[in-house]
Amino acid sequence: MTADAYRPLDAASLPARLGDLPALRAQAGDPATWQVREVGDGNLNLVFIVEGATGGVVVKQALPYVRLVGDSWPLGLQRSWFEYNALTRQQARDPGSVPAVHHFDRDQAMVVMDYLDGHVILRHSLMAGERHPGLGAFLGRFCARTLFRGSGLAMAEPDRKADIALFAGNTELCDITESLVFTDPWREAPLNRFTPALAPLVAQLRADPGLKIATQRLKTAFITRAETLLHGDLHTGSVMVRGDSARVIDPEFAVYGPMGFDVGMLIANVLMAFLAQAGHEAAPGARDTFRDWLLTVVRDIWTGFESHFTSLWHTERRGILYPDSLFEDQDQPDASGLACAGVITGIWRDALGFAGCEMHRRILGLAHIAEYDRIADETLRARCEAQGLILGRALLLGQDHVAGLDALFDLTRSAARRDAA
Ligand code: SR1
Ligand code: MG
Repeated sequence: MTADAYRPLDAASLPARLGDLPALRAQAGDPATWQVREVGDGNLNLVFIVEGATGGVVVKQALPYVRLVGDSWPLGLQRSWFEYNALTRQQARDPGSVPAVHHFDRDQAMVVMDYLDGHVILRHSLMAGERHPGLGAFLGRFCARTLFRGSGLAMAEPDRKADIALFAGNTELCDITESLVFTDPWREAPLNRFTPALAPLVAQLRADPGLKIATQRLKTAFITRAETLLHGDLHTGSVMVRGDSARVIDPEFAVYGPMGFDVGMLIANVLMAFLAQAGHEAAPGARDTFRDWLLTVVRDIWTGFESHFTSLWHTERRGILYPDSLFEDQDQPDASGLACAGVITGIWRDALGFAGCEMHRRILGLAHIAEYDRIADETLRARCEAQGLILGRALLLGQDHVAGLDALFDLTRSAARRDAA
C-alpha cells in the first residue's frame, strides 16, 4: 500500500487494502476475521476500529479536507506526519500516556495505533456525570512531562532546534488555531455561529478593545514563543477514559509554542464542563457534587503540573536554559527554586489567558462543544454559554491578577450564578 497514491479508506475495503500489513496482523490477527467500523466523530479525520481474532487496532487517516465543513475547505494530508511525530515524542516523554503507534504510512496519511478498548471520549463522559479517579493527576503529569521534556530546559539544543523546524511545517493546522482560537470569535466570520440570545453580550465583547488586545497579545505569544512542543489541541475531546485509565490522543495540531497553551485549553474545557452541567442534570442542583469533583480535576491538573514540573526542574534540567552552572554549581539552589517558581507563575498567567480564548471560541466560533450544543432548551443553553463568555472575559482581562486556584474557582462560581443570557 505504501507505494500507492493516497486513497481514503472505507470500512468495507479496509481488510483488503491493509490485510498484508504485518503491524495490523500482529494486533488483529487474520484479516478474514476483522470487523471494521468507522467511528470518527472529530472535526477532521477518518477513524476506523478494526477488531479481529487476536485483538483490535485503530486506523486513523487524514482526509484532504475539513470533515466538519466538507470539501469546500481543503486541508493538506501532511497533518498525519506531524501527528505521528508528536505521538512518538509524547510516548517517549510520558510513556503510556498516549496510544502506541504500530505503523505509519505517510503517503496514505495513516497512523495505526492501539485500540483503547472500552475507552470513551472524556467530554462525553463528563456530560454523563461520570467521575474518573486520578484524571487530573494524569493530565497534570502529562502536561509537565511533555512540556518540560520538549523544551530548552531539557533537550539538547540541536535536537530542539531540529524539532522546532520540523513542527514549524505544520502551518495549515496552526492557521486553523490562529484564526479559530485567536481571531474569529471577536469578529464576524463566515463560519462563526452562536446561540441567538447571546447577541447583546457578543456585541459587548466585540466592542471591547481591551479584550481584543488581550487576545492578540496571546496570539503573538502563540506564534512567537517556541517554548516547547505543544499537543496543540488538548481539550476533553482529545482524552479517552475508562474508569481510572486515561490516554491523550490526536496531537495533529502539534507545534512549538508557549507552555501555558496546552494547560489553558485543558483547564478551559473542564471549566466549560462545569458551567454546562445545568444543561445535563436531572434537576437543578442534582449534579452539585459532580460540579465539585470537576473543580478538583482542575486543581489536580494544576497542582500535578506544578509539582512534576518542579521535580523535573531539579532532576532533568539539562538544556541550555537556566543551567546548573549559574545556580546549583555556584551554591545557589534557592535561586534555582526561585527561577522555577517564576517560570511556573508565567505559565499560570498564560494558561488563564489561553483558557479565556478557548472558552470564547467554543461558544462563538466554528468549532463548538457537545456540552453546550446538546442542551436542547435554547434559553438554558444561552444561559450556560453566557456564563462561559463571562468567565472567559474575566480570564482574558484578568490573567495577571488571578492569584491561584481558589481565585479561579471564585470567578467560575460567580460566573455560574449569572442567570440570564
Ligand atoms: C476546522 S477544525 C476545528 C477544530 O477542531 C479541532 O479539534 C481543533 O480544535 C480545531 O480548532
Ligand atoms: Mg482532534
